[in-house]
Amino acid sequence: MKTPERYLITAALPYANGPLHIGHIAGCYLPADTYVRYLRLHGKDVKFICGSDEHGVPITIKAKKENITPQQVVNTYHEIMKNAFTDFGISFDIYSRTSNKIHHQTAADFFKTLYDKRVFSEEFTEQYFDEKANQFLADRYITGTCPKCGNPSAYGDQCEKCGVSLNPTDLINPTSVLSGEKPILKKTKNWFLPLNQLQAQIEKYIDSHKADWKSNVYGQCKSWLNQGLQPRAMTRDLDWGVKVPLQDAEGKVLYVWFDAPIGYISATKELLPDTWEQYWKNENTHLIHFIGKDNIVFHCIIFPAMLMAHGQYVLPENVPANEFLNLEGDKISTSRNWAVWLHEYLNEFPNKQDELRYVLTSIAPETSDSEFTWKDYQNRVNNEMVAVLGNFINRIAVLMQKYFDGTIPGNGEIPIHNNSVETVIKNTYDALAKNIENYKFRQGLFEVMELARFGNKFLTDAEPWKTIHTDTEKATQVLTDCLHIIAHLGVCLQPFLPFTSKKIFQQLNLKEEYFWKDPISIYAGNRMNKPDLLFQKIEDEAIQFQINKLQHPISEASANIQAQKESISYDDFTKMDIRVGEILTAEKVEKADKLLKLTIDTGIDKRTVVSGIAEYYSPEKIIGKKVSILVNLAPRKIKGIESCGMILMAENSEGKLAFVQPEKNDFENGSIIR
Ligand code: B3M
Ligand code: ZN
Repeated sequence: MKTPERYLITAALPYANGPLHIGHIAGCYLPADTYVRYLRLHGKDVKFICGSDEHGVPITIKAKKENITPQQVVNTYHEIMKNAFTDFGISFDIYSRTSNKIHHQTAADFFKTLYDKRVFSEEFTEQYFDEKANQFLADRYITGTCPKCGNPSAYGDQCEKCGVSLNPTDLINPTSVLSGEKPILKKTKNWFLPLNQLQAQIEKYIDSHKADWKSNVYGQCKSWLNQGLQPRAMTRDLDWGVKVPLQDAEGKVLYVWFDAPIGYISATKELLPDTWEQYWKNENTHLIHFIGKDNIVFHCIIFPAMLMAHGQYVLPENVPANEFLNLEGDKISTSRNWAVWLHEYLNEFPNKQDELRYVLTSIAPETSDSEFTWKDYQNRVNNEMVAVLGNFINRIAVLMQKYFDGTIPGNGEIPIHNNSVETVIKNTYDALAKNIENYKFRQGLFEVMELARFGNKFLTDAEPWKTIHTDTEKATQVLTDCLHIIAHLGVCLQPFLPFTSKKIFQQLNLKEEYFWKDPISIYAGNRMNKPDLLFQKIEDEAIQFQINKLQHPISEASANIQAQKESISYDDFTKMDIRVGEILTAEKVEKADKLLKLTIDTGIDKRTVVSGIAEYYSPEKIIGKKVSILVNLAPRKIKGIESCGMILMAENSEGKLAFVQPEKNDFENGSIIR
């Protein structure tokens, strides 16, 4: 029996070591979301899967730099990314994370299956080892002089000055980033995926997609294959990641590119605990990975090789990777802060998700790198969204109010009267389908805008405002034909501009979502809602502000500021009883460099609080100081002393501490802080 068709659509799991920028969005998440919304519009069974990639060396490096744990790093960015995706209307069915238990379990099981099938080869290699830190060094943990250009701070995997790819042993004068010492070479065992042995099988798979994969993707795969695939280590000597589930693998984790794509599987499991296998292990699944071009080899060669070696799983049917988006004439760069951050955009341009969706789809780097400029953003919003789409819809809304008080005239269901209107609507659907199904979202959106352009011209040519009193029937037909166009614009825009699509239907007083080619009935007597502009012009000042911001990036210190935490309710906040207090006594705590034992007059009582401020304040200097104290914190034993409350401190990005005090000195102890 043929099982029903299913779509499993994934978008690359972004690394949780920094926020999302428009390059990520244009390259991967927006096309994926558009495609998924298009499938849903067709009533397809589709699941849209994503989550944070929380492993890998860059996360451990960031944690070291900021003196926090890797888990703290990923917690911060997981929240920021998750919220930004939601606010931007990226409609994942699940946004999971690879530090979840279910993922660790799934990835470890997958590895164990391959191990038990004797897929891996065990190999000993010589790796740099830091004797002082007592650990093996990932490539990024080693710096030295570039053998090609002499740059003294090249990394073990690459010189960022001349761009050459390196092995750690290529570096002259290698130094450990951890201790500053010269590392030694030490033997270590790791498990390798013998891609060389799988070459023929992979070649066959790639060749079978010559016709349906994008040429940039197919081309990159072929060039890898032509160079001959090499075995690749699937485990690493590192302490952050999924532990290798073997006895003799102490201190080793799965290679991040082994566990990350399994994240798609574990997230599906989390979403559909009972039916996930129907999506992953059934040939009627269309598995499609949306990614950026730097991830092609992992999704088209390594992950399929893993799936083949495992057996049972379906293989990716398509991997429609995009190229890169540049920004104002330069590559987007996180370290140089040359980026438009999604969460900042959403703050600075409230309710303008669709404006960015529109522009990023219009300039998407589908076949080659493309470029975002703020001026172009402004032009496209003002000259296309406002002047074409918004204007057409508004003109009709205003005319309908003016002549009919917003109520559709006539009797019963109102058909389309003009044949060309009928034809253009039908052609729009056809062109849209053809383009989206071939991952040509730019052209797809353009076709929808052509329908709006047609509507404007149709209205201008017919001039119903001239004939409304002389040939009322004809003029009315033009207006109701335009209502049909608007309703179909609403449907066709659903995948691209979901917020706008909703507003269009609200304005027409229709239900808010339709399926593809659903008949949309326009009935006499239906009262439209008052016209409301769909889009506003973007002013020069707003654009100039963004350009200035790019050219004067915020300082490194403020770049280290931690992200806002999850929101809490007012009730959560009022649970905290914070008072003004005064330090009566202070002394060092024995065998604890950071702690002071304080007696605080809280106005309510005099009590003991242990506080971690000894590195910044000496006891004698703080007697008599006013402080803020959380008085209803449950007592805790710290170094054997019962501490009843907590002194509030401000901590800057360098970890320095300062008391939080009322600005006026005469506030009595016990005053409430809220
Ligand atoms: N985290 C790389 C990236 O964000 C990587 C993708 C994983 S997809 C399984 O570009
Ligand atoms: Zn170099």
